[in-house]
Amino acid sequence: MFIDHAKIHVKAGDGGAGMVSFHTEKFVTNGGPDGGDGGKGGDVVFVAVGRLSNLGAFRFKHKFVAEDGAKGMNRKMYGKGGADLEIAVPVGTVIKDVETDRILADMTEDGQRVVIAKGGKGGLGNMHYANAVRQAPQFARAGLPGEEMDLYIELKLIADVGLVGYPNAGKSTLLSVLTNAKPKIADYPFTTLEPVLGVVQSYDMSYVIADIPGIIEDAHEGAGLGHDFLRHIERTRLLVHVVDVSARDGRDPYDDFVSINNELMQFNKELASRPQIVVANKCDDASEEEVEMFINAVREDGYEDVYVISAAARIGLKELCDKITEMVSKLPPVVIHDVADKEEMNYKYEEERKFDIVVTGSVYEVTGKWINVVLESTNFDSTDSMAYFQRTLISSGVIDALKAKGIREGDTVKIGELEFDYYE
Ligand SMILES: Nc1nc2c(ncn2[C@@H]2O[C@H](COP(=O)(O)OP(=O)(O)OP(=O)(O)O)[C@@H](O)[C@H]2O)c(=O)[nH]1
Ligand SMILES: [Mg+2]
Repeated sequence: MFIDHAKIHVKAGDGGAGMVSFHTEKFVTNGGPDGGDGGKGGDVVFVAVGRLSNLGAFRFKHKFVAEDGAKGMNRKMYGKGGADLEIAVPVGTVIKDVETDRILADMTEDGQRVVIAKGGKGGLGNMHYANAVRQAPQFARAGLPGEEMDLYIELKLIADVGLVGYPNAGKSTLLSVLTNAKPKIADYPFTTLEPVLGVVQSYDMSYVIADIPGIIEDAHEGAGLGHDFLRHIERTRLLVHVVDVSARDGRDPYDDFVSINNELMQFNKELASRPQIVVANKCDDASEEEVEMFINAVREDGYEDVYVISAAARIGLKELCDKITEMVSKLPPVVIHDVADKEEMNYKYEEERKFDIVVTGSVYEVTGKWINVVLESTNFDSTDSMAYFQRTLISSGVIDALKAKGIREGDTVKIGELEFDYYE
């Protein structure tokens, strides 16, 4: 089974907690704080691997979790960082964040690596918190959580030319005579069950042609095999539309041509207006009048580039191949999706210090991802840590916003699991 899309969940490792510890040694009393920092959580990294051809690895495995960072230790020792988790995907895989619908990465090159979920930083140990006033800090920070998200991953093959056409029109035969590929060819529809790529060497140029399973009418509604595969020609610069002009099984070649174009249009309007070369195949098995009628009909529709060939008998191939080569060399490059540079993107939970306040009677509930992070790194058993938490609520504007909403002394503030009474 050819799997070309999947929904998965990834989670980077959490940062390890900082350590609370004091230096102890024989004959030394009151040693200073020496609790070390927690280690960073491992990242979730996607890697494009050229030899992979589909997303079958994600058929049964949907959850991917990188290792957490270890806790800090005494004697100022850092906790060990969690190992990164590498996820191998085929070249052409597009990775989307389900929540925001944003494309996070387009894995277009063999060996490309992209960090998709960042591991949380380790918490600082208490060695950082000593100062002249506070000589024995009783708190350390918890580590920050690793980024976590649902991803939609989709393979969109990277090819310069896409072969489209009715089942059994001769697409695979054409691929086999133009390129190095050896696809299965047989005298029945739906022989090709998954996309096949072939490379053309023409003069000093080389480019890739994709053969996809034949599309049929209503394929865009999921009626045929084709629907699922149109995504693989979305990136191509040029379509080569193969039509069986022999009309052996009683169909009309021009009707076939029109219905395939309708399929393209339904799937993606832009795809229907992609440059298209029309190939009248199986001319060895058709009368001159049949071929003539077909050519006239498509020319009337505005398709100028029509090539009469026989892929099986190798007639007309050189002219066709030269034309494809010429057009590929002139057309703009294959579409690579624009992605936000993840390296420049902040750690997800710090991205925005946004929050919402919902008032129900005298209860003011504050929500926001960023606040959860602060909450998680606060140690509520420590007065110092609590004081820091309160300062953060002030500096981020939460307190002002509560006042603006009309909060009064004695009202309840709710943040995550935490509830406290409000006093000025
Ligand atoms: N007479 C004749 N037969 C051809 C020609 N090209 C292909 N065929 C035959 O047509 C049949 C279908 O060819 P394929 O290349 O498998 O067709 P396809 O479009 O890839 O078909 P699907 O993968 O099933 O959609 C095979 O029996 C081929 O031998 C041709 O130029 N002339
Ligand atoms: Mg085929």
